[in-house]
Order: sequence, then structure tokens, then C-alpha cells
Amino acid sequence: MREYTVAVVGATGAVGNEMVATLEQRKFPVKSLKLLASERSIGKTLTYKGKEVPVDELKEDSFEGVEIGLFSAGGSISQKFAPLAWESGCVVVDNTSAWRMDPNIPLVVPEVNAHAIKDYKNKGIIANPNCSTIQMVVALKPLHDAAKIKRVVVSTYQAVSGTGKKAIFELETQVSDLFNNREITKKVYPHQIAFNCLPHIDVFTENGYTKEELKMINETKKIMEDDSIQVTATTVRVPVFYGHSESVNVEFERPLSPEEARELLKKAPGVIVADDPSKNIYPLAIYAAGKDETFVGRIRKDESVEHGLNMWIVADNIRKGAALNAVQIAEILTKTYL
Ligand code: NAP
Ligand code: 12T
Repeated sequence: MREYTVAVVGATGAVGNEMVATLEQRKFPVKSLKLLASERSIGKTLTYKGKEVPVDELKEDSFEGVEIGLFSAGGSISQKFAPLAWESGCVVVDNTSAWRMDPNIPLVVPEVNAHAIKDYKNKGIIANPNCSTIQMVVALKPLHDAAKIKRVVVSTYQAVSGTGKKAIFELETQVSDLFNNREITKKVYPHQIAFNCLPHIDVFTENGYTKEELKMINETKKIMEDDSIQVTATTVRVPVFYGHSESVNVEFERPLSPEEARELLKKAPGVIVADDPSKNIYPLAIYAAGKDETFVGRIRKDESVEHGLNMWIVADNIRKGAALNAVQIAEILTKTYL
């Protein structure tokens, strides 16, 4: 099998770390692995296949000889370095929001629209969607194909790991400070996150929605390739470390019973149905953490509309929501296109 020179940009971050682990776990055909981060990380190493790999500083010439770049170091880094990478022949799978809504750039969830990867040559970039969008569309696609979605109302319960390693540290530290009767410090979030819920993810925009909410609205239409799907979202940060949960209300054009939806989802790629209320079985963030699949449960009829269902969708935001989805895209690139 052909092997590839792979770079992970932002390797020392919450997502980058998981990308390195995912490449190893899925036996990605890596010829050599280049780990890139800021100058702060010079001298650090990460373990890959039992060996210590040094972290290098990201520079303009970092992509010479690199064939695949997995980017997760922030939108401004991707804006600048993804075009440079492609100029030297490196295809970029970008996990930031920098390129997602560019009409020339495919936005891909392999279970939903793997075929869109074919357009990678437009700009040499394939965008990885937002974590909350990925898990929602994995579950909604088979239902959309069966009964055509008219409208989605989603509220999210998002883990702090979505904001990166500093936010994981902030929740840990605030919990410990509160238990020890110390003053808490707030650096990442504008309010205390420990034992609290913040209806605020990413920045507010003029229409009152946050950018995170707009990502869920716009990215869903692009990935499902259907602008007629109406979406409204409220995205909430909760004091959970790993795993985003979502309450999703869906209105369909045609009838779809909870039983039919359950059967479709049992057959859907990347989905596990966890739905047995009589035994208290439903998806939970603590069980989804560390897993690859998207878990769906609490599937029930919405009696307030003609053809509606409610459900609860949970996935590991760092794995399926970021690193795993990016590596899956890279796998398809190597198998079909490179
Ligand atoms: P993180 O834990 O804060 O890590 C950030 C990474 O970027 C670190 O490796 C950091 O290196 C590197 N970095 C920062 N500034 C840099 C610079 N000037 N030059 C080179 N590298 C730099 O954050 P994260 O959670 O892993 O997230 C990283 C990115 O992924 C963000 O853009 C975020 O929006 C995106 N993301 C997307 C999803 C999704 O929904 N698909 C989910 C989570 C995150 P140092 O360690 O050297 O500082
Ligand atoms: N602000 O990739 O804070 O657009 O959880 C993902 C997660 C942005 C993104 C978060 C964010 C993204 C978060």
C-alpha cells in the first residue's frame, strides 16, 4: 500500500493530539509524520506508535514534501497556511471554520456526502464541519432521505473540550477552587462554567444568534445539499469535559413513525441507537466519550405538529466532531483520489 507524508498542524492542541492518536488507531498509511504547532511548543514531543516525535514550529516552508495536512490550529492559521500548503502540493483537511462556507470548498461528513471530496482540487482544501453539525447530520441524513426534513429546532449541551485545552483546564480549576473555598478565575469563558450553563458559544452576531448557532444552520444545508431545510439553533456550553449532547426536534414533509426512524438509524453508518427508556437507556456524554459513533435515543413523536419527531443525539466532539471525521476524509482521499 502507498504511504503518505502527513502533517498535523496544531498537534499539541485538544484536537491535534486526538488526530495523532486517530492516525495510529486507524492504521492510516503514514510514511512520515510531521507535528507542527506554535513556537511555544518547540522542544515538546508527542508519542506516535511508541516513538517520541518532536513538535516543530509552523513556518511558511513547513509543507515541502508533505502530501496531506490535517489542520487544527485556529481559523487565522488555516486562512494563511492552507493555500501555502496546497501551493507545495499538500492537500489540506481543515478542522477550523475558516473555509467551510466557501462555495468552492467541499464541506464533508463521510457518512453523508463523501462524494463531495471529488472537488478537493478546486483549492486543495476540504473543510471539516463544526462538531455540533457533524453529529446532527450523521443522524438526520437517513431520516431526510426517507421523509424529507422541513425544519429542525436544535438545542445543544456542549462540552468544554470543544473550546480547547485551556477550557478543559478552566473547568477543572474552577471545580477544584470551589470545593476548596477559593476565588475562581475566568479566562476562557465570560462567566463561571463550573456548575453552570452558558447560552453562548463563539461570538454574538448582529441578528442575536451566536456564530456557533449560524454554523449549525448554514453548514447543515451545505452538507445535506438542500437549502430548503429550515434550521434554528440555541447552542449552550455545559460543565461536561467530553461529548456534545443535542435535543433535536424535526418536522418532516411525509409521515415517519418513531419505529421507522429507529429502524433507519439502526442501519445508518456511524450511528448507534440507544433507546430503551424502560431500562433507562438513552445516549449519555460519559459513554459517548472516546467512542467513534453518534448515539441516538429518546426517539418519540412530536404530537404538536403533523409529521414530527424528537430525539437526543450525542457524540464525542473531539473524535467524530473533529479528529476522526478529518481522518476519515483523509482515508477517502488516499483510497480514491490521491
Ligand atoms: P487548542 O487545544 O487550544 O489547541 C490549539 C493548537 O493550535 C495548539 O496546537 C497550538 O499550539 C496551535 N496554535 C495556536 N496558535 C498557533 C500559531 N500561531 N502557530 C501554530 N500553531 C498554533 O484548540 P483545539 O480545541 O485543538 O482547536 C483547534 C482548532 O480546531 C480551532 O480552530 C477550533 O475552532 C477548531 N475546532 C473545531 C472543532 C470542530 O467543530 N470540528 C472542534 C474543536 C476545535 P501551541 O500548543 O504551541 O500553542
Ligand atoms: N468556538 O470549529 O468553542 O468552528 O466549542 C468549534 C467549537 C468553534 C469551530 C467551541 C468553537 C468551533 C467551538
